[in-house]
Amino acid sequence: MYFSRNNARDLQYVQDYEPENDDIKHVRILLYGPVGVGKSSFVNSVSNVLRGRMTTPALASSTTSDKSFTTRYETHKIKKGRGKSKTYYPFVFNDIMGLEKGDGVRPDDIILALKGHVKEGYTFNPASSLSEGDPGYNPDPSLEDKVHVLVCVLSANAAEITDSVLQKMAEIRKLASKLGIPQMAIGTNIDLACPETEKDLKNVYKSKHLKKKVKDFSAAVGIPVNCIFPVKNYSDEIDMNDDIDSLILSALRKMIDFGDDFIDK
Ligand SMILES: Nc1nc2c(ncn2[C@@H]2O[C@H](COP(=O)(O)OP(=O)(O)OP(=O)(O)O)[C@@H](O)[C@H]2O)c(=O)[nH]1
Ligand SMILES: [Mg+2]
Repeated sequence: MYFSRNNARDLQYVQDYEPENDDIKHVRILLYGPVGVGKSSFVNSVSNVLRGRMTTPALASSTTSDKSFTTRYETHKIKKGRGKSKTYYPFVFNDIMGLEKGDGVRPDDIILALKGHVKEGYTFNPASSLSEGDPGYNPDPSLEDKVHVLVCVLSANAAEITDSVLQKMAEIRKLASKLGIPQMAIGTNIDLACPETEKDLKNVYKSKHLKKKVKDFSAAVGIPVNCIFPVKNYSDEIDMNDDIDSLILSALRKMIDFGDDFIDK
């Protein structure tokens, strides 16, 4: 794969997208992964690309810490158009708490979220899972409450993923497969991962180091290499950047296509 920039085409594709299934207003994309890898930042990055300016629908942390900054189950919509013609894009993101050991979100809760049982605004409790009858439990989820694409978020700049996190991920993926939910991954922080991409993001598909990272991710989480998308999130930029946009748009297109395949069934 070579770095080729087709931002205008990709942006148009995303702007024109409408769900195949008329009963569904939006495709629901769930992001999960270790703490601090850039899950919330990815939602913001998508919003930036689509709105053509810096925005922050999902609060990201200002630093990296070993405790998750995001703790509530919230749906992030992205605005489309302005004024009277203002609507939202027909895809939404659920960004959740990190999977770290002890303090992280429980796999059971993510599985409930996949099935649409977690109510908007629910605060994850690392000590016990949500159960039927709890106020945060939605006993009767609609097709729109369910998750249509599951995205594993990993950092290309992190040391190995710990066994406990890998184990949680395996549990989640197994159930998602059972439910037939399409899965893919994004590798964030490629700007910090190796000198080549640090210098120029366009080197992303030339970097041997990143190629190996993607292979390692694939082996660790069981997602095929061609379903793992390297990205750089907007983090400390002041202005928009075409190379960042290009990578974000590629990943986003795949999410939309996967989600659409699922709701079409
Ligand atoms: N350089 C760089 N920084 C990033 C990237 N993605 C995220 N960051 C930074 O990493 C930090 C953590 O990002 P978040 O988006 O809050 O991570 P998260 O996965 O939502 O974390 P929790 O909600 O705490 O689990 C922030 O300071 C971001 O600015 C990236 O691709 N490149
Ligand atoms: Mg977060």
